[in-house]
Amino acid sequence: MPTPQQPSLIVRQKSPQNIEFPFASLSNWLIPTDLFFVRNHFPSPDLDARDWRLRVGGAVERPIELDLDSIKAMWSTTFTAVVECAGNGRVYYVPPKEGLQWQNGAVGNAAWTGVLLREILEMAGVKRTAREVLLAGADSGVVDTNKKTASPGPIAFARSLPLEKAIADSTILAYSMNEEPLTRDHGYPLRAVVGGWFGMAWVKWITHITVVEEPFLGYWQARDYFRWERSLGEPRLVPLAEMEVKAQIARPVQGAHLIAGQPYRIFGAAWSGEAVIRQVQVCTGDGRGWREGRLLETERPFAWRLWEYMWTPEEVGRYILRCRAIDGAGCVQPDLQGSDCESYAANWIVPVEVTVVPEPQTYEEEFVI
Ligand SMILES: Nc1nc2c(c(=O)[nH]1)N[C@H]1C(S)=C(S)[C@@H](COP(=O)(O)O)O[C@H]1N2
Ligand SMILES: [Mo]
Repeated sequence: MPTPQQPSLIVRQKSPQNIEFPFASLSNWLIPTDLFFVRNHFPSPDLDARDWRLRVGGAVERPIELDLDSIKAMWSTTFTAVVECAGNGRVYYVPPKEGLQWQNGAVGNAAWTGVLLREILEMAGVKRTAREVLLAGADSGVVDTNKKTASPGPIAFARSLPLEKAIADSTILAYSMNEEPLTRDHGYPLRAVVGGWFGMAWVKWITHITVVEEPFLGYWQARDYFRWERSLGEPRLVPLAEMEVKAQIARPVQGAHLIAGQPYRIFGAAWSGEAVIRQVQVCTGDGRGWREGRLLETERPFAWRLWEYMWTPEEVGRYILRCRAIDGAGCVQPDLQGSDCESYAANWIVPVEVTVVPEPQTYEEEFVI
């Protein structure tokens, strides 16, 4: 018997480090930290909690400075939340799009512990003119800009949240992941956890929080991680925010061989933005249409939902398996790639093609022949 292979992360880029969770190995609701995908735009900073500080300023009554111990001494909360990189699934775009060619593993579900961003903002006293809360990381570098425009020079990774999301119960500053201190890759000592939002909002290695009175139009908001939306006929730049409803098949994998007459457990995960998952449906391409998958575990806001569907293929041949999620807001995962998707939020259905082969002959039967 060959020993089962230990799953390991798939390297998409060495420097800065960008590594993908092997989604086909999905088994537990929580993804262990050492298998959790990493998405870095710059080399990850090596911060020492002894001289690290969180500075809160901008449109506040009293700018404050906090060290890690005083943040850990505050009231804390733990919740499980899924984070999906907005570029997850980019490899499925036709024609191909520039950027890291993530398959379906730039997503993970973990337990996060930290303090409500709201509480930190209350300590500083947000002015009534505040519109957004800008979170900046300690990592920085020079970005590749289109040659036609001037380079902004070195910039930090920074994203803003509208004030309503910044003060929501689903936004925390986390110092712990899966009950361990954050690792360097995942933002030690402090990162944002923004339930329901794509990963770019989950700023790692936070050092500065600035309350702003105008919509922030920084690089990661207006030159990356945005989409075009039409209003009054004119396209308008909108920073990416909420994740889109999506179910992914972990197993079987593309090209798998299944055995006729034997039950097979089709298995995967599903998530959405602010809404919970209501249904996952499966189509096995044997002419019986869409059928209900079974949602596993309990429903938790902002966490993903594992699901399964037992299928016994009767006939040998090739089959196209598809799954789709429907969320509590009534959003249904689309069948096909949209026409205006930039290179993000790839949530259309990705078919998995499998071959059903005859039941293997037993040894005795072969021997008799
Ligand atoms: N400071 C900083 N925060 C960051 C990033 C970054 O490059 N720098 N990448 C963002 C993106 S695009 C994603 S998808 C998530 C990924 O979080 P993870 O690496 O812990 O999985 O972190 C976000 N936070
Ligand atoms: Mo991302």
